This record gives sequence, structure tokens and C-alpha cells, in this order.
Amino acid sequence: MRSIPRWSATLALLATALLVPGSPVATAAPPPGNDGRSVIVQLFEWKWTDVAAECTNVLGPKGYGGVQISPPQENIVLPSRGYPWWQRYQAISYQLESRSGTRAEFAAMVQACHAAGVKVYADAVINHTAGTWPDGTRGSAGSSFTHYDYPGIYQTQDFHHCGRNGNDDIVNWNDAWEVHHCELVDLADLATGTEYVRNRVAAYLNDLISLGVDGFRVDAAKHMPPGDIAAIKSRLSGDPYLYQEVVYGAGEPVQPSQYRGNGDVIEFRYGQQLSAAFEGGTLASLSSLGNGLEPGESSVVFTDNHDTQRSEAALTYHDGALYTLANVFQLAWPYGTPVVMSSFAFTDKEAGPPSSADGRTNDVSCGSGWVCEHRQTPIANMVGFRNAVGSAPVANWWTNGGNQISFGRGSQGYVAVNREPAALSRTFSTSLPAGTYCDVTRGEVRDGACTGPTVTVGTDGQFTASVPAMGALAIHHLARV
Ligand code: ARE
Ligand code: CA
Repeated sequence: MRSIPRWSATLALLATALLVPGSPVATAAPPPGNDGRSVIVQLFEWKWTDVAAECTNVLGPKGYGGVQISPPQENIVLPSRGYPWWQRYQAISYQLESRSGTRAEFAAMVQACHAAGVKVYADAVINHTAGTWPDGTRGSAGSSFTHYDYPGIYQTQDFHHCGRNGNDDIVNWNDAWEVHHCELVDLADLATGTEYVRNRVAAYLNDLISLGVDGFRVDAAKHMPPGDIAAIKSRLSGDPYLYQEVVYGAGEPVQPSQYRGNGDVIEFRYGQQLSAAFEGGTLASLSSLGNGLEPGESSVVFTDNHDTQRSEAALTYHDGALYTLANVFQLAWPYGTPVVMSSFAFTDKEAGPPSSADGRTNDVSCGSGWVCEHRQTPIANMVGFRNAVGSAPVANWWTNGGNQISFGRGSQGYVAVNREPAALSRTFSTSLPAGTYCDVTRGEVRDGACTGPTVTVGTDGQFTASVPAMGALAIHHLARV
């Protein structure tokens, strides 16, 4: 078992005692976007032209701060497996040519997103190149290669050959050296300790930075020694935002905390605990969500990502209203920087995005194979809620002890979540100033009027309302009528 540092446990107890009952210590994370925009969206497998349009038409207007895009580098192409989504995680070269689009389209996307106030975070596959596959010998940009030989870039000497377990794969996850130096599912493991590889990887990332990229999700960060990532980071231009994928594994020697010196880290346990509370537990238990986890201010979190939505436990778009409610809670709760998942629909876990028979990705059309969770009114408008409440602490926490909860964020906003089969009708106590507010989970303010229901807060801070079964209500100071 990983032990929580004692000082952090003490702080958590203090916060519990002095501030809001059960609220976590951590407050808002540093904003990933412009103007205090605090939420990232993962547009999984979208084409660059579609991402550009989404920045302009939806992400900017709704207040999203950043967009996480699929790995942009040249990747292996696997017709024998039906062009699975995961072929993008096998790097062949650092040319920016993939089924998401060309280098020119990529550059135009970054410009469009910046014009909309949205930062661009690229998924950086830098721990490895590809696995052993009989399929073709050409990547998505046409480069030829063989296993451990990528002409002009990497040859045998640029990879770890850990010499364990017969096939060089990671087998013993309780051995940190092995996790760092052996192969993750047969993926040729780059010798990130060498000057050459560090410079080559940094040149790739700097190329993206030169096109305006603002930061990176560091894929498989857990499989690189923290010092190797630091050495690569020291070679980067500017100050890109890094969030490292270090999956927490109970009792494992490689721990997320070891990577904090390099930047933010993805806290996987948050989504697991959030899902568990919404699926089988009680929402009342969420008052302590974040306690005992890595510090919220340097953690990135999600309900689900492209990996966890394909494993059994996670709550996903397949769960309908339950999933939406979990997202409403996540966006209202002051822990971590949330990444909203935006999926393509799937039943086959291996299947790639909507595409032609020869593996070319279709244009995005929400509802036709593309789920677009991030556009759902409650989710999209809660992005504005999170931006509006900033770092205001949890206030006025209430629960029925079961699956109805409500809480404020200082005097800036208030949310109620009802995961029960009957409406929740009651008088809520808030710290909000008196006034009429728009319920942003069901409407928004246009021309001074709310397109959905409104709520009137009295001078005593109270309001009476009915929250629908499996529904929510959220009001904030920037959506008043
Ligand atoms: C595919 C095939 C393999 C084949 C390989 C090489 O599935 O059978 O051997 O190709 O040819 C994704 C897919 C993989 C896919 C890979 C490459 O998920 O199936 O392999 O792309 O195409 C660990 C890592 C973590 C990793 C997860 C999946 O620590 O970094 O496993 N997540 C990232 C991405 C993935 C991606 C990769 C890394 C590789 O998000 O999408 O893989 O670039 C415990 C441990 C965790 C461990 C977890 C699951 O919780 O604590 O550390 O995560 O189990 O094993
Ligand atoms: Ca490695």
C-alpha cells in the first residue's frame, strides 16, 4: 500500500475541521487556458479540420480552456486489424501526417483554436515506437520501417533491450527498473537515457511548439524514469504545460508523486472513485472526494478517458443520464483540472473512429457515430460554471444522506445533483446574493433571458426549487437574469 504523506493527512484533517465538513484540501488547479478557463476536452480521434471548427463554434464560446488531440505523429497502419484506434499509439516517425490530417491542417487548427481562446495539448507518444506487426512496412506518412529500425531516426542502439522475460516485455510491475526499461506490450522502448534520443524527442516536441502547441499529455510517462522526462523537458522551448500519464497502481514502486517535479500528473483514482460513488455507492460520500489523493492543484482528472471507457469499471456515455450527472459533479467540484471525454460510439473495443473502408476518418457529425458528450447542455454549460466560480471553496454542503446532494462554491455558484428516481423539492440554503439565476444545466442566458428554468434566491440566500429525478440544477453569478 502506498502511504499518504503525514503532513497531507494532517492538512486534510485541519481543512475538514476548520472549513467545510468533508471538503478536500485542494482547490482549483492552475488554469490550462486563457482567461481562467479551467477545463480541457479530449476530442478523441477527431480530424484537425473538425477540431479547428469545434474551437471556433463550440469550445471557445462555451469556455473550454484546452483541447487534447490524438497523437499527431506518423503512426503504424494496421489494415489486418481494421485500423484500430490504438494504431495511433505506435509511432513511426515525427512527421505530422495521420488520419487526423496533414501538417498544414494541424498548423491551421492551432491558429483557429488560439483565435477562439483555446489551448492545444498534443498526446505525445515518446516512450516507444511500434510493436512487431506483419502488416505493411509503411507508416501513415509513407515512411518505411522494420522493428527497431526507423530510417533516419532510430536504430537498434536507440532502444532498450532489457533482456528479461524472453521477449523484453514488462512482466514484473513491482520492479521499477523493469517498468521503465522493458517493453510495454511489445512496443519498442526508446532509450530515453541517451543524449541522442532525448534530443530527437525534444526536436519533435519543439516542432509542435513552433506550430503553437501549448503543452502535452505525456503518454506512458510511467514507463520513463522521471529524470529522463526532466531531461527532455529541459530541452523544450518556452514553458509548455505537461500532464503525465502515470496510472496509479496500488503497491507499485513507480508512483505518480515521483513525477510532480516535471509538471502535472493524471490522478486516475479520482475517476474511479467518482464512478464508484455514482454507480454503486452514494453521492453523500462525495463530500470527501479528493482526500487522500494526489494534490488537486497539480492533478488532471476525468470521469473516463479513451482507455478506461473500454475497461469494465468506468462510467461512460453508455450510462446515459448517470454519466451526465457525474460530469456535472466533476465540473462543480474543486479538485484537479478536468478533462471532459468526447468519444466516438463503439461496441467493439478495438474499433477505430467512424471511417471509410480504407481507414480514412469521417468528418465529425454529432449523433452519427460521434457522441460529442462535451456538447451536451449540462456538460457544456458546467464548463462556464467552473470558470465562473474559480477557486471559491465548497460552501453550504447538504445531503439527504443518500443520493441527493447540493453545495455552493463560495458566494459564486450553487449546484444540486439528484441521483434518485423521484424529484427533489426543497428549500436550499446558499451564500449567493439575492437575484434571479438561470439553471445552466437546462438553459443559458440569451439576450438577458434564460432559455431554461430560473431560480430566485432571496435576501436570506435561500431558494426553493424542484430538481428532476436523475437531474441537476446549477446556478452561478455570471448567469443571472
Ligand atoms: C496494441 C495491442 C497489443 C500489442 C501492441 C504492440 O493491443 O496487444 O502488443 O499494440 O503492437 C494503446 C492500447 C494498447 C495498444 C497500444 C499500442 O491500449 O492495447 O497495444 O495502444 O497500439 C498501462 C500503461 C499506460 C497505458 C495503459 C494502456 O501504464 O501507459 O497500460 N496507457 C497509454 C495510452 C494507451 C496506449 C499506450 C499507453 C501505449 O493511454 O491508449 O495503449 O502508447 C495497471 C497499471 C497501469 C497499466 C494498466 C493497464 O493499472 O498500474 O500502469 O497501464 O494496468 O495495463
Ligand atoms: Ca521506457
